Amino acid sequence: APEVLCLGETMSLVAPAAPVPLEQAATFTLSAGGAESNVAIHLAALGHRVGWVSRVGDDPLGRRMVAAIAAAGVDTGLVEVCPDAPTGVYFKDPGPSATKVHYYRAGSAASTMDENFLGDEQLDAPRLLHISGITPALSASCERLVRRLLTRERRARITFDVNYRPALWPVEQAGPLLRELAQLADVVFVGLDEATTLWGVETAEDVRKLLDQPSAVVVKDGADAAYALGAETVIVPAPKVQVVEPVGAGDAFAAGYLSGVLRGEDGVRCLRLGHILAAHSLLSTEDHMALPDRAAVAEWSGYDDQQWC
Ligand code: KDG
Repeated sequence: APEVLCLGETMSLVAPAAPVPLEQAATFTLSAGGAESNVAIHLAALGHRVGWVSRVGDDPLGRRMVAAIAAAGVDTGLVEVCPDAPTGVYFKDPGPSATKVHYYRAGSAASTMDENFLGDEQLDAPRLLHISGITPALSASCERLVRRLLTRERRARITFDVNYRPALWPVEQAGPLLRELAQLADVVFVGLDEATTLWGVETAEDVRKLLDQPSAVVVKDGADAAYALGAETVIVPAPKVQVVEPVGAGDAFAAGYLSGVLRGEDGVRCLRLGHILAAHSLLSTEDHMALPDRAAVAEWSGYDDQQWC
């Protein structure tokens, strides 16, 4: 059985091959895009046994996504094929200041997941079950699934990346629901800017006060630092990197941190691993890629202890 099971929608990601706006791009790449499968792929690259599960359509894009994720070393054995809904698609639209995303995922195969998705024995096999706040935004049935995962008697610990996606739902709806769901998880990841948008809080300590149940709340303060707030508070500054594209950095951070948790590392090393993976992802337009080269990491991270993998 995998140590970690990541659950959530993966779409076909269409991205201009060169960083030009969608309206002008002539050539495109097609890859697997999904926050939770990105986490799974990073964890596999770090040497963990990891599975990813969702529903895909009975279509070439669905088969292609599953094959790509499996080729990255992720167990896809639990993925379900939905006969009557398509695999979702999203496009990246590079702009002068930021990359936008355009979703074509309403009614997708993944959005048909419901509270009966996966049995208790499958959910309890891994040590960690990783989910995100994207899933409850997909449909009412997906919201019921996430609620069941978080409220059932469980053995696996649940790690929850808040992952607010404004294109999916308004803050008035997402704010209260994501707070309620995050409160039920064991480990929560959230960006400080995201927490400000959703809940109006200003500091990492405010987030911790708002979410007082999880054993750890990991707050990422952009390019500055990350905090792990649990029994004690740990702060680790982020390495300084020249950002090429931010999409996927949060997933990389979560994977690095979770790799530390799986290896029984302390809070400082978990956060460092998160930063290293995130910084590596910021340096690239890919949502996920091979591991950073050790020498390069030593050069730009400035962390004294390089025994991170
Ligand atoms: O974190 C990157 C994800 O946002 C991207 O892969 C697509 O899962 C995705 C989403 O729903 O935004």
